[in-house]
Amino acid sequence: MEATKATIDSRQAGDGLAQARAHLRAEGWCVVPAVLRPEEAAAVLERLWAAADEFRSRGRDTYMARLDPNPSNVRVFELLDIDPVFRDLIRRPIALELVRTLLGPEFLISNFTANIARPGSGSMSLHSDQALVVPEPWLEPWSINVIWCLTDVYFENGATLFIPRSHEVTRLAELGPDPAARLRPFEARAGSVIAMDGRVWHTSGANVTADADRALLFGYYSRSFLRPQVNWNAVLSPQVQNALDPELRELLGMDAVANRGVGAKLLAANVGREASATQGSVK
Ligand SMILES: O=C(O)CCC(=O)C(=O)O
Repeated sequence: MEATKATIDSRQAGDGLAQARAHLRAEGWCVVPAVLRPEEAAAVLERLWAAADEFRSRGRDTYMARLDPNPSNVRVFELLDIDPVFRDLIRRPIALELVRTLLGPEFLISNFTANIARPGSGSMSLHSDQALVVPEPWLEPWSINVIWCLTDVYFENGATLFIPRSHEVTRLAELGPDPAARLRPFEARAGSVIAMDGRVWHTSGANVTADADRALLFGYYSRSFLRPQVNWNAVLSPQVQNALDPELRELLGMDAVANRGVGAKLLAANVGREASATQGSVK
């Protein structure tokens, strides 16, 4: 089915990844299978359940009424603070390569969260992740989600539902009538990564199975001139902050200097200087 057309085998030569990146640019999404072996995906899932316990033990609720219709969706935040396994996944070369494909070289980690859709869970509101952080018009990809599938994901267990080509929607009014009727599932095996342009309109599916959880991690990245969804200085404990290496500190935007990428390019262009130099020589 169409939902698997962009599936490439990451164990094939670079061609597969090139094909996935081309699909991501053109269609707004791609699936890269077998990034994690099944046993690795299962091990990360175990750590995710432990992270959910830790999150609750911090007095936080894994049910967010603002997002989900009932507590069968288990939301876990603060993953990067809770367990180094998530600090490893968020910077995996394959993830960063997919991010660069849409955002170019300058981006930040905006958030890293989990949504486990358990049997009985329902859909949230339709949205695009870019629309949650940037007002319209949405003319370019300024954000992207790299979604780690820790279980098999299919329509019945609540696969994320998306509207094909909705990355071309620049304003809410262009979404058109009855957008929910155009939703299709992202289907993938455990261990796959799904990359989704921040402009793609989507929602969580309903899990109508009797006993099959659907567990996804959402690595969200945005252009470096956008404020990340969370303040990493507030989310990460002093111990975790002190242990960060320079690359991860930079990806989290935690150094003293911020938002200079656009300015550096502009200043290097020497706008106005060339003209005054010419005028000077005329005198
Ligand atoms: O869990 C899903 O399938 C989608 C979640 C989502 O879109 C969100 O939390 O913003």
